[in-house]
Amino acid sequence: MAGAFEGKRGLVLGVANKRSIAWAIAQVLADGGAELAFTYQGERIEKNVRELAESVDARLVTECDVRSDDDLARVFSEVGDAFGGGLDLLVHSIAFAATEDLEGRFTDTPRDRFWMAIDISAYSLVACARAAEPLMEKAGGGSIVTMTYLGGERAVPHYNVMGVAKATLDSCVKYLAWDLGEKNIRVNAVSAGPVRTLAARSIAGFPTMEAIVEERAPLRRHVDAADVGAAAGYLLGDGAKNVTGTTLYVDSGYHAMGM
Ligand code: 0WD
Repeated sequence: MAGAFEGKRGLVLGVANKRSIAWAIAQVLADGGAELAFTYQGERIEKNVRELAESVDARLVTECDVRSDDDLARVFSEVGDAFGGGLDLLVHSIAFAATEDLEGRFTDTPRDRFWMAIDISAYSLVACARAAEPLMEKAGGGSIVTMTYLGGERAVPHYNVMGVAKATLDSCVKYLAWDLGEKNIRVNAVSAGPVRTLAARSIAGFPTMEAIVEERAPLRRHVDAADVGAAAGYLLGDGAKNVTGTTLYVDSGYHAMGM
């Protein structure tokens, strides 16, 4: 992909460590020549993210908790300053649900943790898209990619409230695509099969999910973060200039199966 993102400016949210899907996407963008900005959530992972960002000569590394409107306003103002007022690419690779809600029954999810999962995992895309809109408009358009999972369309044991959050996210992708399309801003999702990351470890049935994909997906193998990075690179790139409001599955074909 050398040169595919030359002159493009991208903001990446959701790198926690080198195994993060967001990092695989960032590498594709950096390899293609994009200038990047990164956010991290909390001091716990700041060092990781700064080191990774440094390895791709990032323009900006800044803290962002997507639950905070103040953080989001500050981050997008810093991004505007770092990139001369424009932004071409936005990677949203963030999700969170309480560990206890990824173990027991979905039926038992309490109200506060239900809304928290939706706030962090779905509403944050809306808030980011709104803040990115003026910067992308100034750039003549833009491309936004988020990360989803089949558990938002079908009931996947243990995925629980995160599935409900992904269903919300999937719908947000379509409504944002409609609103922002007239400004040449595209909004798409990649639906990944199970990838071994920090977030995946908190899902109680994760090893089972992986084993089932290997047994029943048409390609009979699991996917890795680099596969997801390549698909996101396509959606973020000019080759997808007439693709918006859609979901690209990187799951060895698992979503096509009924059994
Ligand atoms: O199998 C998988 N790993 C799949 C992941 C399959 C299909 C989809 N996805 C999705 C996830 O649901 C998520 O939306 O991909 C996205 C990225 O997930 P990941 O790369 O698997 O996970 P990870 O490396 O943990 O990055 C997610 C990060 C958080 O990491 P931790 O593990 O520390 O919670 O999202 C960030 C945080 O860095 N994050 C937040 N960022 C800002 N504000 C917040 C927050 N409130 N909460 C979590």
